[in-house]
Amino acid sequence: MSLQWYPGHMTKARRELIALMPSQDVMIEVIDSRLPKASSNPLIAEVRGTKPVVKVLTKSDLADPAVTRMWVAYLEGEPGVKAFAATTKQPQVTRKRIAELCQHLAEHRGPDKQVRALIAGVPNVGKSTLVNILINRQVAKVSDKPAVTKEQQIVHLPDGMVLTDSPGLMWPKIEHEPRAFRLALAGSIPDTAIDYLTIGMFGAEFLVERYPDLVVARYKLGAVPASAEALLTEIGRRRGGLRKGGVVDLHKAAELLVHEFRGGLLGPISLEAPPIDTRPIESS
Ligand SMILES: Nc1nc2c(ncn2[C@@H]2O[C@H](COP(=O)(O)OP(=O)(O)OP(=O)(O)O)[C@@H](O)[C@H]2O)c(=O)[nH]1
Ligand SMILES: [Mg+2]
Repeated sequence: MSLQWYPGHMTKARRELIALMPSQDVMIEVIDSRLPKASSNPLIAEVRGTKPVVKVLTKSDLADPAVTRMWVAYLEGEPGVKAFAATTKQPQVTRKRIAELCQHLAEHRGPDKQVRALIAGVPNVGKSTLVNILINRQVAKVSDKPAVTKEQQIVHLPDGMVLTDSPGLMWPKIEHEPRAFRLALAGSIPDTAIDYLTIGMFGAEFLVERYPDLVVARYKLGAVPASAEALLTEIGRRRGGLRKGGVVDLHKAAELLVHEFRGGLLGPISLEAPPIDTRPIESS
C-alpha cells in the first residue's frame, strides 16, 4: 500500500522553499527523534542541495535516548551536517546549541553578518515550537495536528539571526508502507488519511515485539500479549472499549493506543534505529 496525502498548499510551500533557499546560509531541518529516517523528506534534501544543515531531532523526550545518541552520531557522518537532539523540556540548551551550530556552519559569512536559517521539515515535527523556543516567545502557531503552519513566517532573533518558519512538507506519494505508518503513528499524517485501526495494529505489533516491558507496565498486564490484536483486545477490555454483548471495540482501543504513544505515556520509544555499519574494522 502506498499513501497519498499532499494537500494543495504544499505545492506552493515547496515552490517557496526552492525560491528562498539560495538566500539562506543554513537549513535547519527538523526531524522527529522517534523516526529520524521516516521523517526526513527527500524533497527537503533536494531543496537544501549542498547548503550546510543542522538536523534538529525534536521531541527527544519521547524517544529512547540511547537510540537518539546513535542517530546524532550517524547523521553527523554525512558531509555538511550537524545534528542535535532537542526537547521543549530544555529550551535554554536548545537556544544555545542551535545558535552555536548555525554560527559554526555559516562561518564563511564573518562574525558581523546576520545568519539566515530556513526551518523545514515534514508536518507536526515541531518546527514552529522550535521557532518559539529560539525567540523565547510565542510568535508561531503550534498545534498537535499536522499542517497547521500554512505560510512562511520570518522571525528576527535578538542576536541578529533571521529565521524562516515554513509549512510542513510531505511528498506526493509515500511508497514505503512502514514509513507511512511510522509518520502516521507519530502524527505527521492526519488521522483522516489512515484509519486508527491500521495505525494502531502497526503500533501494537511494534510495541509487543520491541518494547514489551513498557506495554505490560502501562496496561498492567499479567504477561506480554501474544499478538497486536491480543494487545488491543486487552486495552479495550481495560479501558471501556467494549461494545454491546461484551465484544471489544478494536477501533477504539487502537485510537487510544495511538494517542497514548503520541503523548509519550508508554515511556520513551524509538520507532527506528540507524543502519548499523557492518564494514569490517581495518587492521592496522
Ligand atoms: N513532547 C514534546 N512535544 C513537542 C516537542 N516539540 C514540539 N512538540 C509538540 O509537537 C506538536 C507539533 O508542534 P508544531 O510546532 O506545531 O509542529 P510543526 O512542525 O510546526 O507543524 P506544522 O506547522 O503543522 O508543519 C505540538 O503539539 C507540540 O507541542 C517536544 O520537544 N516534546
Ligand atoms: Mg508549524
